[in-house]
Amino acid sequence: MTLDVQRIREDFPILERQVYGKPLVYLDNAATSQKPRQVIDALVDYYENYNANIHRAVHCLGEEATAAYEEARAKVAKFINAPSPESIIFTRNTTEAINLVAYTWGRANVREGDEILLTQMEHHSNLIPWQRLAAEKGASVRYIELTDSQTLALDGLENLFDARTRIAAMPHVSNSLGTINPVEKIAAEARRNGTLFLVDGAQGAPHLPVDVQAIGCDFYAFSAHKMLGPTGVGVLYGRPELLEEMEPFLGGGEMIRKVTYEGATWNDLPWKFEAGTPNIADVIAFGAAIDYLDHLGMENVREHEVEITDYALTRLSQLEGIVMYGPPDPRERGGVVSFNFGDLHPHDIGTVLDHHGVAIRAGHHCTQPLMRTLGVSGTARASFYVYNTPEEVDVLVEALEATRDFFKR
Ligand code: 7TS
Repeated sequence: MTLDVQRIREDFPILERQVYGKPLVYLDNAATSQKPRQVIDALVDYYENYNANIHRAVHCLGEEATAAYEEARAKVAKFINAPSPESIIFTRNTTEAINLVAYTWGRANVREGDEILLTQMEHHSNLIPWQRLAAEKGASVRYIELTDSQTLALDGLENLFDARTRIAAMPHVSNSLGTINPVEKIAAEARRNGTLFLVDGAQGAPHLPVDVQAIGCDFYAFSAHKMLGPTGVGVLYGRPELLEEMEPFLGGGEMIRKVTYEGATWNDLPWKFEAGTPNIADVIAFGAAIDYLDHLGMENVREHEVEITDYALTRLSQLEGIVMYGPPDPRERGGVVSFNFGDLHPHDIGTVLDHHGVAIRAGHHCTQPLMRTLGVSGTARASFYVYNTPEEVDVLVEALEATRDFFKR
């Protein structure tokens, strides 16, 4: 294995726990990842040693907290090769980052008759904000369709956009299928057409080396909690020229420069988009998560995921009656394996697996339209991260066999 997984596992206290008397096998990483001791320690260190509000205090604690918060921003910028820390805006999660763009850029720029281009594999977070915007403006939403192996049907890439397509938005990696989308190629086409391009990177940034400048996207959104960081922190990367032009999202403290009874002017980037006291502790601990991933190396994180996904696809395909979704080549997909097994309901699979200590997700994965396209009510989904082992895949397979036998009786 590329990563020293046994060594990595020692950093994750939760992996020592048992569920129903069985060792925990955590395979629900696409929903949220577990946290290493280094991240938990960063939270405790902040609260025990320098808890203070930021960007306003003249005292020592406030200065230390401000420095740590802004240092985390710089780490995030470097992690995705953003041109500057100012192009990194902290939000609550991916969902809020996408809503920010839909509400600010979208409301100012999308007009009646315009088109928003999405795909058939959207998470609801990259669907609802655009549907609402389209309804408000009298714009339309078009969806790129899927091939038989659930990749995007991009044969007519040069004809994908037309003059009315104002923005295209899509996942870097599908959370339900695992499919990795060719965002670089699509970004180039969008640019040629004068269409903005937003990447929903919720399943990209945690699992692949990401370079937003090489991708050539205008926006890239992701969540700390899916990449070893705490809940409550999301990131919106935006091309600085665009962010400069955009109106603020929320109004209040921090995002202003000068306020009178008559009106206000806005703070510089990135603070223009960070109204109110931000999630200081969790942003700082997110910095520790980035350090952890940097230390592992994202190329190695990716390689480990290819190895374990490859193994999972091979083992699972040996089960009679299994149907798997997404491209068969592990290099074309992230560490997500969605499947149905015989006529078992995904929720029944999830419940029985839980009693074997195996945590997976079952259901529509917040992609209801996609499930309709696949013709299923839902799937069972195992999703991997840096601490998962081939032995855990074996436990999953054995537990699935036991599930089948359980329902046969
Ligand atoms: N986009 C994608 C592709 C996602 O997978 C998710 C979360 C989101 C957006 C939203 O992220 P949030 O942090 O704002 O909630 N996906 C999942 C999942 O697959 N299971 O639980 C959450």
